[in-house]
Amino acid sequence: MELIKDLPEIFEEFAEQRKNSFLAIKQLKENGVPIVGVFCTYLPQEIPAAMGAGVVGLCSTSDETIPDAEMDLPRNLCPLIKSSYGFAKTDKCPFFYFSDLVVGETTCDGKKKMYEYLADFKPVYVMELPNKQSEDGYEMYRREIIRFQKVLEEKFGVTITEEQIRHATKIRNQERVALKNLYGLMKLDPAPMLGMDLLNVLTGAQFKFNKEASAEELEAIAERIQAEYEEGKHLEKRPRILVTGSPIHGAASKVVKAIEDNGGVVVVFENCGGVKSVDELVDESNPDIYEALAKRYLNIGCSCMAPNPHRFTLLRELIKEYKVDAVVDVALQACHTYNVESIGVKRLVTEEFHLPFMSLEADYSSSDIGQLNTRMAAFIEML
Ligand code: BJ8
Repeated sequence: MELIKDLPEIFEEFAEQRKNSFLAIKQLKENGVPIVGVFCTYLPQEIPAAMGAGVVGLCSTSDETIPDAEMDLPRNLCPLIKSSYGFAKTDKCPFFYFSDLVVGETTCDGKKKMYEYLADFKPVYVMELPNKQSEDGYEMYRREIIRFQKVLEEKFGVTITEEQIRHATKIRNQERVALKNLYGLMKLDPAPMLGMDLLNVLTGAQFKFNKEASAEELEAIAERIQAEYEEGKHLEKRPRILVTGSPIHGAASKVVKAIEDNGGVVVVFENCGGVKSVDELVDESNPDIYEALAKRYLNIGCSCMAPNPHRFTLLRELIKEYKVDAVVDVALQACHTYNVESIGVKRLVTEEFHLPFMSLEADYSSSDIGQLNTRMAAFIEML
């Protein structure tokens, strides 16, 4: 039977979590908990978490503040960067408002430059991220993580111990395992749920501040979905799509909606917020915890890395494990790194796997939804 249906209530709660966490962050702030605002998956969250800080993803996925940003920044710039800046400039992001420190990384050029201006509104620290996953790169990022720890210690007048970092690592790993178990259910064929429902939960989980509780809740959701699947509650068979590329939550999720409104199901998100940011655990057995963190984080297969082999290794695994029928590569508008890398993804998908492939460039507006639907309908029809 087709299930678009009575998903467990907790599902709804996760999907609403971003909104609900406006209040939670205010509460944390009132209780004197330091708040660290972040933009990118390369941030080693275990370090601020070790000192008990609330770590929160800053608003960057809506077009609401883009006109304000365009007064200062070029129009032909990635919407994620304009949105981030616009929210800071207009002070419309509660998470930014409550942040004591905003942390960025030297990822793409547009973001790097934007962080310079962000410092007009908040204290900003930019981590030096190597662009190569080599031994030198790991060593450099290890040093940078230690430098970041010192920045936090000085700013907040605390000492962060290795034991605290190890504890935070264990908790984050538990959450990663729970997330993997949940999205791993999409390996089932037919799929148990829509990709959009999964995406909402994955996004909501990023706004759960109590990570221990979050891991337990995610496990409970996964068990429930599995049990319902065994009772026959799942989608009908649909073409199974892998989505890859720039971050896809928020306004960019219009692509996911277009895929699913036209009969497909997104069974796996390789993007940040999906598998890319969760897949690898931090090696807790490594006697050097900084090295373990540096390796785990620098291994993230973002197109800012040159070359970027880990994205392609992950894509190969996911295409096989999730029995994918086609791949849709989404680059945000004017995102040079994902746009340039698209030809490599196309070659992998069409030449190695002989699967249909679509690449598209998306912004945050709703003006192209009609066109998107037409393209997607034709693409899915052909599968
Ligand atoms: S680790 S994907 S969260 S950088 S889409 S702003 S790259 S021009 S968002 Fe990202 Fe970290 Fe990478 Fe993930 Fe620049 Fe491209 Fe815009 Fe991007």
